[in-house]
Amino acid sequence: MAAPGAKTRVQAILLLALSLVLSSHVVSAFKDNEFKKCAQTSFCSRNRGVQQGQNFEIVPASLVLNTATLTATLSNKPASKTLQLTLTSHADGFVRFMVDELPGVGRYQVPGDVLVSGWETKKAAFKEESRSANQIVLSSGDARVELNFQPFTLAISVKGQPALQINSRNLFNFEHRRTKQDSDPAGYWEETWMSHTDSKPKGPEAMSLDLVFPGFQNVYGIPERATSLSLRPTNGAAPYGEPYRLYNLDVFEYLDDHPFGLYGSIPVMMAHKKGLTVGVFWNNAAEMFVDVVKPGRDTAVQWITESGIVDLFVFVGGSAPAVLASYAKVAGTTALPQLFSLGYHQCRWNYKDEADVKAVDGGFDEHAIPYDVLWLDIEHTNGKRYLTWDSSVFPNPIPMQEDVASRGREMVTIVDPHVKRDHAYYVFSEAEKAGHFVKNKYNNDFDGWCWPGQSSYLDVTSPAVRSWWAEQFTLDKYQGSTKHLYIWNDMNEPSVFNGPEITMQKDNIHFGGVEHRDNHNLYGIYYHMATAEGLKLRGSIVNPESGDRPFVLSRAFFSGTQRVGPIWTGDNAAQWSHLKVSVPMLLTLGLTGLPYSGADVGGFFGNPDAELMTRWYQVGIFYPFFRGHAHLETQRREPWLFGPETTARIRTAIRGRYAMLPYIYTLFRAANTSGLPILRPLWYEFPEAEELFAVDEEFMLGSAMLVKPVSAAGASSVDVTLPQGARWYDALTGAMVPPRTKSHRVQVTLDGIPVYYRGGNIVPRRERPRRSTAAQANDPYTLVVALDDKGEAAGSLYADDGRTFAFTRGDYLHRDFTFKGMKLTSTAHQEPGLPAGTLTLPLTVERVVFLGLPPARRGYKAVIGGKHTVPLEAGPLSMLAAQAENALVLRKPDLPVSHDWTVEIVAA
Ligand code: NBV
Repeated sequence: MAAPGAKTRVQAILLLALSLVLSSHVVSAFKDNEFKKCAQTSFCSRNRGVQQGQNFEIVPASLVLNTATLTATLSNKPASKTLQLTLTSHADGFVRFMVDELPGVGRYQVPGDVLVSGWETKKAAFKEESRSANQIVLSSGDARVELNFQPFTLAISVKGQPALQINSRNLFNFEHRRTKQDSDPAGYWEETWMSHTDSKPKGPEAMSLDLVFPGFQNVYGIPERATSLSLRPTNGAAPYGEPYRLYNLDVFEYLDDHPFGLYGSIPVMMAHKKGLTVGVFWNNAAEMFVDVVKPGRDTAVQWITESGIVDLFVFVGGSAPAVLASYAKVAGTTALPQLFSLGYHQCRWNYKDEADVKAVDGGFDEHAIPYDVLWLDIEHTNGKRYLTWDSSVFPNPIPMQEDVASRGREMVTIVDPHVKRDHAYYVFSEAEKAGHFVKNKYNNDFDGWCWPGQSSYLDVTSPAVRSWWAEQFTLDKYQGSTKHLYIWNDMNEPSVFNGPEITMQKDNIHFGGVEHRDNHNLYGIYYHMATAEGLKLRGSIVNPESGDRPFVLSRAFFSGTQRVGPIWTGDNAAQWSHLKVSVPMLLTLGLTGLPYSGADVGGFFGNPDAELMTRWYQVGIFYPFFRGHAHLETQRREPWLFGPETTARIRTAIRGRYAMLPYIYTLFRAANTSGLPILRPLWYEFPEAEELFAVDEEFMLGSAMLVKPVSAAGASSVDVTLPQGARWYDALTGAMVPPRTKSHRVQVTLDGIPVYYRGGNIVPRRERPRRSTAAQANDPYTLVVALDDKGEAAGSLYADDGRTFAFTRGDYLHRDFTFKGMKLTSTAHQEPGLPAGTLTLPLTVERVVFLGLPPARRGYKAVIGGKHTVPLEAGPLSMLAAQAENALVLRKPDLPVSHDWTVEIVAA
């Protein structure tokens, strides 16, 4: 290692060099012209809007139907070439449509480990309904598939309603692999963008899918971008004249309303109309462009990708939960997170040194604000050599982590995928020796520029590299780490400062000779996976019996990331518009199977004022992943730095989050077992209410709570839409809101945002203010019973050790609560296919709060277990914010949370 003086000099030179490279970024906002448009991209421009003149036909004689699989030859007439079409019906509610060249051609297919294993085998037979010279009609369950031969089109209906048409606009295209010809147009074999030339050794190999959702006005999905929930047409005014793009990129200072693709990609789209929801997933990891237009009453989509194959899953379950459940069978469900990771996270680029860590940690206790995790950004390392510490500022990382952990909290360090090319750095030298890096087109280790200067990138698409990487996280390998340290993966798009569009060259080479072009959108998930495997491995050593659930935050993602860990929406800004767009961004992630996500509270770039900060925390407490974060050059903004009134408001908000954790954790369990989202658009819960289909300024947390963010400065009132057909109770006062057909104008102060309980739900809470989730572990529960028009309600509570994998063996508690016929009962929750919960917790329900009980002349009393009686008293809905006394409260019934019981409410 160099002497300290030399080290500082080297660092200074590097920093200077880096700032020159980055200067174009640092001084200015999002640069549209630094990223490619469709017209500047050969594969997109040669396909966008191009009708193929009915080139594609099914060869009738080639058709073979074998139980659940239909195969046929698809001929591309003018090219005199053929393709293989396969249609499979699966038992888990989907039909799979594949088109590929003949097997020997060897086009890239997304590897099986990106998805879950075993789903392919669960098929459901097709029934042949009819066959003619030009058509075959098949059915399977509620789905009916009509394959027309000349020209090739395919139509799918669900429960008798048209759901999807393929190639009805004649935009389907498939570029066959070819040999180079002199007459080939420019862009086929080589393409130049700014100073970069892509050698394109395989030539053109794009595909275009032509999808029409007949009678659907709204489509959702294809994250990640900062835009509305219901996808706007891409034939509109700038910037909506461009197709949506799916290409994981590090977009500096992204705009709050733009079709441009950001750090992660999920090629999943959902279409919804009254009576029907349909979903599609194109399992392809290359760059994609997606045009959305709305001719007449339909939504039409042209979806173009650069390489790979057509592998389209059509989810035919009919409703949004069914579509998500089917998608989860293929891509997996959300890993059950550690409970601490659902608390509040405090991050900043950077907490400077150990004293800073101590002061921030202490600040939370001093101001009685709960939090669970303190984060360290890139400056904690020795010169951006990840898995090392800058010993001048973090000389004693282990005692530092142990000190934080002694108060029941955890820490996170950042670990990025670029590895500093320095032979004195063990990660680099080991990886180089073992040949673990991505190669450039000349088959040398790729050398790109990132935070540490010259860097190479681990080829995490290789299973061997992933297991080597996982081993780096054991406590003996990662010096200075403890079992209380978890990980943050940033820059894993991958971000390469001197690469085309700040990423890697498409002609770089991965494991198995795969071009980066083919698997670009998988780099992030593989890196995330390998890191999470590392924490799992560490956990299995620390706790051989039950392990430790990994916590790794990632910026890049793909389908399947939900099985690995949470993501956040990257570098947003301290602006009201960014607060606002965080909601549709997170709702979209929920609708595409990745609900564990959040946006930087406060906004990453810039300095939020007290009001923006307050409003952001008030919404942020509902984000599934809840973290405050800020750029290096921003002013300090820990929650107590905006004056006592703001501190009090932020304290109230964060305590509110902790009170909701039993409910939130229960929602996570549902996400874990069934793929259900945590944050939900209103239409998801009210699928027949057309006026809600495009609403994205409000959202539901699970099915029980509705939230209206305040996302404008100086607001003294907001308009709230409360869906009809449900009863709504103000979650602060407990007052029932009179039904209304129009939106409600609601007065707001800085003290809170409008939040409502939906009648018909029972919501578990923990209301004692504590310093962290660990400190809540022995606290009793409160149940909020919000009645519907029939005087009924239902809900559940899931709890386990919050940390290990013991829950997979049945070491959990899951109760169902129902209120019906004036009786509140607790019974064990049974879920088909899961071990019964066997955990007994010595905890009680200490309070039951009823909302909406009809007035009774002499009031009510509760008969507990058929024996002793306790009167119900008028009281506040919550002990945290004792406002009006609109609730009827059962105090200290001391109901054992692990057992069956009944409480009967009778007139006093
Ligand atoms: O590691 C520094 C930052 C990080 O704080 C942020 O959250 C990431 O999204 N990182 C990006 C790199 C630099 C951004 C300008």
